[in-house]
Amino acid sequence: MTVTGIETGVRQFQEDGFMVVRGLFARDEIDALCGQFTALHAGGPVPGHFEPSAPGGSTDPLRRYPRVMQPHEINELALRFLLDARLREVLETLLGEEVLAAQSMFYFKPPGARGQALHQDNFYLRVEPGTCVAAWVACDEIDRDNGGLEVVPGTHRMDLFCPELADSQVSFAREYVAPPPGLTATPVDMAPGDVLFFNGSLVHGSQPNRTAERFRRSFIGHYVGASTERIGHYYRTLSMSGARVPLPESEGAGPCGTEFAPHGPH
Ligand SMILES: O=C(O)CCC(=O)C(=O)O
Repeated sequence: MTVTGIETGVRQFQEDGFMVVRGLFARDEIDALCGQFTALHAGGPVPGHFEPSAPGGSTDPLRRYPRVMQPHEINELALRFLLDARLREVLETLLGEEVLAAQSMFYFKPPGARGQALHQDNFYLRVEPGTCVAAWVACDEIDRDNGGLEVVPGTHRMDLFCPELADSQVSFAREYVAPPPGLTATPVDMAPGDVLFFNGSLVHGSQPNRTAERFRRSFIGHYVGASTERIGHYYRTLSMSGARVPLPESEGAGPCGTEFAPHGPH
């Protein structure tokens, strides 16, 4: 085992549904990754992956900085992050078997951007049997003010909830799962290079970025155990050495978070 402190983390993952490995990536690795996404943003749209729209008087920062979907399919460094051996070691310890990578995303979350209301990832990935696991890599100092991730410990033991409609003033995604009675959302503060691992049934989400000038960037990978039998059609599973491993399709899946229309004039 080369990733230190993992045993305590595994217990927390089983108990609460999440764990954080501090400093899994070095600052210079995170800087290099962010550099790639800064260049991608400057280069303009990449159909199917990064589709900013002209601001046209809109005040919605997500029009200029939408999330990047499946960046590992268009960027070599994003692919290396998704398949990183340190992530693999933690994931295989957590799942107790080999893992497959199912998707990646990069959130810029600029100042003023809405968050993503509380939800469960397996509502979208529809991994069967079981669930997925996320590795959420902090790329900035992340706290309550700039819209860090919040988790509802214990919900990983529960079934998928039927989501309500989220408040479009604070969430760019439509689905909202209220914390079950007696449970509350807990913020997870993180530094660049820290990685939050969480169970795909865990209710989690984020508030808006309420700061004036601090981005809240994160690189997110979703993974499944190699024994998975079905997954939603949107997810193109890869082995951790990068080979495509097609899986039969499950029903009812879609991209992680169905988006509302952007805010403001179009
Ligand atoms: O980063 C966020 O604000 C939300 C990300 C998320 O919910 C996810 O990765 O499933």
